Amino acid sequence: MLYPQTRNNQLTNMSRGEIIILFLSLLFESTLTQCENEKDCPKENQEVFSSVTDIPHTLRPGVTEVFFLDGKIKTIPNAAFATNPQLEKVDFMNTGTLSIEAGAFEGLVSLKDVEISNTALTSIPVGVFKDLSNLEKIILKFNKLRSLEKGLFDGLKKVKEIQLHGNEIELIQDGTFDDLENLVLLHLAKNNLSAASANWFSNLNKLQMLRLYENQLTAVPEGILQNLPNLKEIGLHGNKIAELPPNLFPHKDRLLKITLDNNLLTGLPQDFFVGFPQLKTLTLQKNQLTSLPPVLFGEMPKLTELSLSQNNLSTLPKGIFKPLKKVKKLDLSKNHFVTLSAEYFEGPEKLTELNLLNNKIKSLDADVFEKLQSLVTLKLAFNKTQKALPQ
Ligand SMILES: *[C@@H]1O[C@H](CO)[C@@H](O)[C@H](O)[C@H]1NC(C)=O
Ligand SMILES: *[C@@H]1O[C@H](CO)[C@@H](O)[C@H](O)[C@H]1NC(C)=O
Ligand SMILES: CC(=O)N[C@H]1CO[C@H](CO)[C@@H](O)[C@@H]1O
Repeated sequence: MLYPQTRNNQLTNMSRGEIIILFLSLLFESTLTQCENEKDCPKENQEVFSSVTDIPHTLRPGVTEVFFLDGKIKTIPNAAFATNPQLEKVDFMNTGTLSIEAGAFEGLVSLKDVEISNTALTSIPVGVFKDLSNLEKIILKFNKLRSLEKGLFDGLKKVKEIQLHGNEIELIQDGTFDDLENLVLLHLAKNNLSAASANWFSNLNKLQMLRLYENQLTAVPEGILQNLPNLKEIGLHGNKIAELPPNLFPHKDRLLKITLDNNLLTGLPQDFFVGFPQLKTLTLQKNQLTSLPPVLFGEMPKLTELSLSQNNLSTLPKGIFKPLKKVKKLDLSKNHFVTLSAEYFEGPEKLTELNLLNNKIKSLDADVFEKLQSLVTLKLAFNKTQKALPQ
């Protein structure tokens, strides 16, 4: 740290540019360099315990947020915070925790935020969040949780966000989420779910983001999104879904993002993507789509890119992309096309880039891309003709 005297002396010998840089770095030093992480420079109301083995009974006066980092707190025992009912935030990160007793957070009536992440915890007892009626955010990511039992989240009417990704959850009991009437985000990605129940989310009227990606789901039951009129994002990529029910999306008005890539889809229901006025992101690549229904898409004024890459398409219905008036980039690479018809490309008037790399295209009619008035980039190389030639 420079003392004012030294700093003045230095300033006189510096150019204007150097002075500006010095001031900027002094200005940002504390906010950027040292405090990338809130735990690196605790505020007045925060206390950080690194590498401790026990939870202290006495905290600095005025502390409302405690962070435990690293170390070995094997068990979070009953009444661990009984002497500190003022706490609003309690975080355990990478603390080697293996168990939590059901009364661990007893008495924390002001608690808004709780996090236990990066531990080997395999279960969370029902009752651990009991009476924490002011809780707004629960983060339990990257542990080794196996199941979620009904009752765990009971009474938590103010909770807006639950993060449970990166666990090994195989089982979620029906009714587990039923009291969470204000939940906005539910993150269940990167778990071991192989089946989903149609009732899991039936009380989550306020839910906007539902992340189920990178699980082992083989199907999605009809009705699972039935009572979610506010849904903006549904993440289903990286599962093993082979088929989707025709009425999966009863509420389409607010949906911005649907991810279905990296599944085992061989087909899609007729009209499946009709009626999504806000949809900006739709991913379908890396499936096994062998054909598409005659009508699949409706007008999606916000959709500018569509990838059907790495599927098994060898033909397309006439005018399939016609409603996609705003799509600029269309990726059909790594499919099984042997030839193409001009009929496929009727309609997407804004299309500037079409990717057909890595198909099996042998011949094309001269007029095949005639309807694509805005086309600028056409990628066609690496077709099978080249490989077939030597034989
Ligand atoms: C969950 O899945 C991962 C990866 O697929 C696997 O390594 C792990 O053993 C599974 N856990 C359980 C409890 O089955
Ligand atoms: C899709 O094509 C791959 C090879 O590219 C093949 O292994 C797979 O069985 C095909 N799937 C279907 C449903 O045709
Ligand atoms: C139809 C088509 O695009 N054929 C191309 C396949 O690849 C060879 C070699 O790159 C081209 O010469 C063909 O025009």
